[in-house]
Amino acid sequence: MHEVILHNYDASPFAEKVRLIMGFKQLSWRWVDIPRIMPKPDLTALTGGYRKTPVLQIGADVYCDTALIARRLEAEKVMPSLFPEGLEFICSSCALWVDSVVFQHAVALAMQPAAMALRLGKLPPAAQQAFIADRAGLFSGGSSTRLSLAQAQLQWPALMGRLQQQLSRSEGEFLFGQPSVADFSLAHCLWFIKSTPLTAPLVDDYPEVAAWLSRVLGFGHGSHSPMSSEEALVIAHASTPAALPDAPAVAVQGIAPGQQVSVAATDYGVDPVLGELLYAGSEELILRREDPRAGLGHVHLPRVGFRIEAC
Ligand SMILES: N[C@@H](CCC(=O)N[C@@H](CS)C(=O)NCC(=O)O)C(=O)O
Repeated sequence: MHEVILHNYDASPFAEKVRLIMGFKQLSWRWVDIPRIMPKPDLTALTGGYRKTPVLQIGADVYCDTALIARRLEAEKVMPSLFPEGLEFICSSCALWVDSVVFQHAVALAMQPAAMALRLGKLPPAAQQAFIADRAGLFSGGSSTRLSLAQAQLQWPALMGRLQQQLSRSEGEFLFGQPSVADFSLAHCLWFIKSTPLTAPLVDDYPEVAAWLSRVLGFGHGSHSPMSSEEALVIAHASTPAALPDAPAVAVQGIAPGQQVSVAATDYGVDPVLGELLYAGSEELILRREDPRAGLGHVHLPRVGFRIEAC
């Protein structure tokens, strides 16, 4: 059995989503610390170009995007489930909406200039400038534009008011009664907003929301221990990718398995992954690629939010 390895850094909200899922499922895993800004040579040796945080590695299989990572962790340990029976569509659709719309609000609020001054204040000026330049570049070439602070401030009370109302009336302790992937998507956005004293009241002013957030954060992170990025590369190199799903290989967008393709996120962080299309399932695309340091690996990318082109 290969170890579950998460490539991430402490301040990343989407990484916090996955860390909480690890806690919910009581998984034991290894933490590889990655740089917050480009370049990320050890990470991109594994992914083939994808740069966003976090990335999941299991042996020579690499999973990009937390929506797909959640599904892979569900397969790793089925119970407790992130997709409660009969609520699969509602929970995954809510998570998808929260990860884009609510997250855009969280970024605008938690990265407003006064909050950024608190967040980056301890870094030397050159490191602050490098971070700001990196995040500006992250959005180039993608469909996503940044929500303005004014718009986020205008809309935030409506979003929180609806959530507060639902939580105060619904039965059960989580968004859909029992915990689901949607709770972890929403929790990482609110965790980000709570990470500076300036913006924490935007959550704490809603008591039911704050109590729900404490419950979700209470799942913790499971048990983890550090691993170096070099060790993770050695593991990838020494491992054989997992067998492909037991389903017929079908063409996607007219591209047949065996062809060289480029797959990239459509919203932001659109750096493409190049490889041979091996498999297209209803949720994921699997590419085969070789790297001098990572060896032969399979990179798994979701269909939703990604584009594929023949090379
Ligand atoms: N749709 C992606 C979004 C991931 C994302 O936006 N992550 C942020 C950090 S929270 C990121 O990649 N920032 C730039 C970086 O870390 O290089 C997912 O669900 O994994």
